[in-house]
Amino acid sequence: MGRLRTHSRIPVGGARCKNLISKKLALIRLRKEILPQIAGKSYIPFMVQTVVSRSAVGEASAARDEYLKAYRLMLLARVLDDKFASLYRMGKINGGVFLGRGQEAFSVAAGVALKKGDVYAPLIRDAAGRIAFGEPILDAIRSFFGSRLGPTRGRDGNVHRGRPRDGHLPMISHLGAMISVVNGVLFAHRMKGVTGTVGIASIGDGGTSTGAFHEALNQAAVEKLPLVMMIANNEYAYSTPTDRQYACENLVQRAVGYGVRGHSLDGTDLEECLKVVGAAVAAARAGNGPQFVVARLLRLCGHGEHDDASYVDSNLKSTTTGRDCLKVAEAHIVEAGWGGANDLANWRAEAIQKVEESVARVQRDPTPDPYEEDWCALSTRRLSEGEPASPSRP
Ligand SMILES: Cc1ncc(C[n+]2csc(CCOP(=O)(O)OP(=O)(O)O)c2C)c(N)n1
Ligand SMILES: [Mg+2]
Repeated sequence: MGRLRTHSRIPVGGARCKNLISKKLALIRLRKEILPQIAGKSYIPFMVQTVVSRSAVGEASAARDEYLKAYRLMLLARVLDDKFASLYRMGKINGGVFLGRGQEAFSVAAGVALKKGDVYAPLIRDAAGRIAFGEPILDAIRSFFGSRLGPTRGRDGNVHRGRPRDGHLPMISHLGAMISVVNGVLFAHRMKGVTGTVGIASIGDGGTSTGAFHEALNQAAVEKLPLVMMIANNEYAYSTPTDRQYACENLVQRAVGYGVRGHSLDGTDLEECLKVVGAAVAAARAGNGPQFVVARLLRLCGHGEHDDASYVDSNLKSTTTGRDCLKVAEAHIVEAGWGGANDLANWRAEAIQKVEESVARVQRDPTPDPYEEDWCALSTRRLSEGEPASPSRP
């Protein structure tokens, strides 16, 4: 341990003492003469104001940085989705293509709020959330192209991929089924004594009508699991409008019935998404049990790219719910003075370059070789834990 320094050890007189005296005199002059002149006020309020505004400036710049980071992640997801749509139309993708256009702000907020060690069960419209939680875009591209180097080694064509080790649960298509899987992981954390983790399960308005959804949410509520249930109410389940889906006024009312906290938000407003989803995740992390977050938004595409969505009520498109969250975010950035037209164009160009380079790279990937692969429909530890590909072993 170091020795404590006492006043008696400070030399009296000499250069050090003169220095201290002149510093003190300078400070007195600063307080009494200079600061009042600058501020036009007495020095005390001026000093107080400086401290407060410094922390306010810090908070504002942290909020700006988070917003811009989230915007660029949702932009990357949109550019990637647009690329998949065009590849699908060119006949270069076998199987379905499902996009998240219009849902990026809500989705990205999930990925931004999660931390290492958390768990995320995304759905088909969650490209933005996946990227924000750390999934490389190569995983998505390799899945769509059926690459042997992809997360499922070419066994799945689109969205059923994941990285379980990193908390990205591979989704299965059965609506509502992934919520109990998230509960299971959260139970496992509890039993292992892992604390402070959160699980997000994503679902659509249609998925909230399944038995699996009700059972899992009830279980999470009774067990006070740190589950955040994110519901993207995009007005349709395939072609079924919400008035044929539920009879309550707003889906958030269901939270009361489960005894969980409900949050409702405008899913086209990135700022609100970051704030409300961030608060819900923080509440679950702090031990306040499951949180139920419902976003109002519109699916700005078909159910899949095979669907022209001609059944969507065109009046909806001119409402707040029908806004494009990406355009709303861009207007906000310009209005707040965080970037101009040039910045927006540069960020888009960077996203396009990243997507184009990644697609070109995957197009050179090896495809599964039916003469070498030992095809196996069952998951193995090697597959689920993402060990390096070996074509000859299942
Ligand atoms: C249990 C179950 N029933 C039906 C389906 C078929 N299905 C797949 S997506 C979908 C519509 C989902 O609508 P919603 O939950 O609102 O999500 P959105 O597609 O609007 O994002 C349906 C009915 C399914 N996958 N699982
Ligand atoms: Mg829906």
